[in-house]
Amino acid sequence: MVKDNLEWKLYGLEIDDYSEELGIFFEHEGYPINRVKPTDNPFLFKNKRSISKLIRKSIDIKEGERVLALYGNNRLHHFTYGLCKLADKLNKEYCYIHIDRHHDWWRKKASDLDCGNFLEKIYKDTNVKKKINNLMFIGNHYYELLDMVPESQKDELRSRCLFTSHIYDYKNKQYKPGWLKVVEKMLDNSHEKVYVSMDLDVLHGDDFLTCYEPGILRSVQLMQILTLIKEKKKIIGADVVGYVGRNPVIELQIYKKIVNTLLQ
Ligand SMILES: [Mn+2]
Repeated sequence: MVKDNLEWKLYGLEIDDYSEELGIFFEHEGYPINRVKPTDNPFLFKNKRSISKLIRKSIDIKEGERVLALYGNNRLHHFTYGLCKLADKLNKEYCYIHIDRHHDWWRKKASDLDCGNFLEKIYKDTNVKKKINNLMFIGNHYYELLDMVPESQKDELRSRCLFTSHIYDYKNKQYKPGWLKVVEKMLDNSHEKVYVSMDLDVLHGDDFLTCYEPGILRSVQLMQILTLIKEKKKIIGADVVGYVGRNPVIELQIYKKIVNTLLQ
């Protein structure tokens, strides 16, 4: 167990209607959620600077604290770049854990930040410090991720990825035993501080539906991963995206389980 005495601050970053729904839900459930609505049009914020500035003015964090930010649909996942820049203020170095069906590292030449390309910026411009061993990918479906780094770094990056094919045996239609051990090993080889970003399209369609096609992880398995991270590492911040209200009864309970697992 890692000694972990940072105080969580729960934020509802209400940059779309769905995140407002989440904020209202958690407030009604009695959670100490800081609901902020920094903009009516998140798509006006297109680059690293404007997004970082928006996050900085919306979220207040001091020494000894960490933020869990809940925001809306996963087309906005690039706001996580701003959340990492905020985490940079208090943490010289950390490992970024991307739990997502997509690696979000596409279109390397695009200058604007969007939900498909922000991973490169997190890798290069935050206190992840361009170190492959400060990255972890869980539940990603696309091996093309490995093409995003030079040949010499591919093996290292591969050792830090739990692809869908590592979790699920598509041929025999069953989950592979021992997949959680792989996560454990990756954590053992990671920086003691971690930032965790979750795009809930990583979850199986029976559990959660987002703007994009669903993944393979069951919600119970996601909680196992979070519990393991909590046991082994010092979490310095986290965020969750994906909610578009497709099945609120089940999906809001999953959000609640994530929040409880992290905050307890
Ligand atoms: Mn994503």
